[in-house]
Amino acid sequence: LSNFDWADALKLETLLTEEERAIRDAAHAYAQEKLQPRILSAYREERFDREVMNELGEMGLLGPTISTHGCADVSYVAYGLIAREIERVDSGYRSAFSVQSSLVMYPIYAFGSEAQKDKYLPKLRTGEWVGCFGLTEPDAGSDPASMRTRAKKVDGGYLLSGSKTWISNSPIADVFVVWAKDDAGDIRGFVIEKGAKGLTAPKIEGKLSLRASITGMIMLDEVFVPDDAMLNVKGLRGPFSCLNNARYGIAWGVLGAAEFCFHASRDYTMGRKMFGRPLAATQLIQKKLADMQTEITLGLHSALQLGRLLDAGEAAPEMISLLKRNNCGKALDIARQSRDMHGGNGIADEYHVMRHMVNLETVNTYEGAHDVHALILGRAITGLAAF
Ligand code: TGC
Ligand code: FAD
Repeated sequence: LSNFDWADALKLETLLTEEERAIRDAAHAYAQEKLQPRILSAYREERFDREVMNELGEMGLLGPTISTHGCADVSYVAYGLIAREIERVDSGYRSAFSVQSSLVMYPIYAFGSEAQKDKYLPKLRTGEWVGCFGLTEPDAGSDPASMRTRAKKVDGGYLLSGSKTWISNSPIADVFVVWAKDDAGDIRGFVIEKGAKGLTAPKIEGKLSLRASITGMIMLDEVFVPDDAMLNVKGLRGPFSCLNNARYGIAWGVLGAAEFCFHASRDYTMGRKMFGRPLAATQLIQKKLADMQTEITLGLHSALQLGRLLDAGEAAPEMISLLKRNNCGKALDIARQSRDMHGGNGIADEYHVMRHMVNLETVNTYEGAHDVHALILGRAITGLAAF
């Protein structure tokens, strides 16, 4: 029994390298010291603090798997551990980290020209510039192949027209990675800069989830971009390659939120007495704690295996779908249980668990909705597409 750590039931710690543990510890300290103290007011005021990007940059946490342009060049496992520590505080901050790293820096790194990399990566790495990723449209969410945004060839470049919605960071973005169909109907990616004529990015107000992340639209009214703004990739493979990385990070990240809720439930029910004894001394509460511990442990070890496969170049997108889907769903269940175990206090923001719960509703939907990942797996199991 003494060899059993309730918070690390299958000894994840022993499977990490020294470097991974050091990165995790640094991310943990930053998140607890700098992000945790501001989340309550940021959430209440529906506010994203822009300087969070600069702080993440200073810590070397942006685009961490990239090996050039001063980026940290760490393992996918380390990337996942960073996401877990940030999301332990709030899914919205992890969103800022994911979008910048996986959805903006990664496509420029993987599909950009040398000139694009030299121009954008250094400033995105430090957080001097913020990026956003525009794939989803008002009438094309789960089915991005049906997008309407067009890139019309003109002399020396393209004219982009259309609208994107639910875009993390768009209202504050300096750099926009936007996906559009060319004259041949192929999906192409473009890097557009703030201030381009015809480009606007209005904020979406009134979110009841992910309130510490800023979300907006991208409106494109015949925005001219030169030929060299186009990324060197064709088809849905372009945006999906970015999504693979971001979804993988989410598979780790949501477990950070789940761990917060698990630990908070344990602390709360150990201290709270009802019917003359701690709530934690009741069978129903202990069963809930055991379920939380079990799902978090299984999820973390699966995420670690996936990270190792990614690092070895042996991962497939379906593996990512499996864990993005399952870990989001399990984290959401855990947050709901935790909210319930906190009784009336559970609805107060000072206890944080309801904030995690409503955030996870977004995380369960974006980057491929829970059921859409089931359909990706269903297709792989049966060979039949049921979308
Ligand atoms: P399908 O026929 O399956 O594929 C079309 C082409 O794409 C290739 N492909 C992939 N390549 C790399 N990685 C993947 N994961 C890939 N999945 C597909 C595929 O090989 C094919 O290539 P080619 O050369 O043969 O043309 O496409 P489909 O239209 O049938 O897709 C269906 C489905 C459901 C799988 C897909 O559309 C899907 O995943 N939908 C979900 C949409 C989504 O995830 N949107 C996310 C928007 S971004 C976001 O939410 C950011 S939130 C960030 C934050 O704040 O943290
Ligand atoms: P829909 O596709 O309309 O789906 C609605 C429901 O129908 C879901 O439950 C889904 O599972 C289900 N469904 C869909 N198709 C099927 C089917 N064939 N069979 C059965 N059920 C089905 N997008 C970006 O491009 N960039 C971003 O930075 C970004 N950030 C976001 C931030 C936030 C806060 C939110 C909420 C979303 C963000 N998104 C972003 C958009 C997100 O990726 C989409 O919301 C998501 O892909 C789902 O698309 P949708 O909202 O159009 O839902």
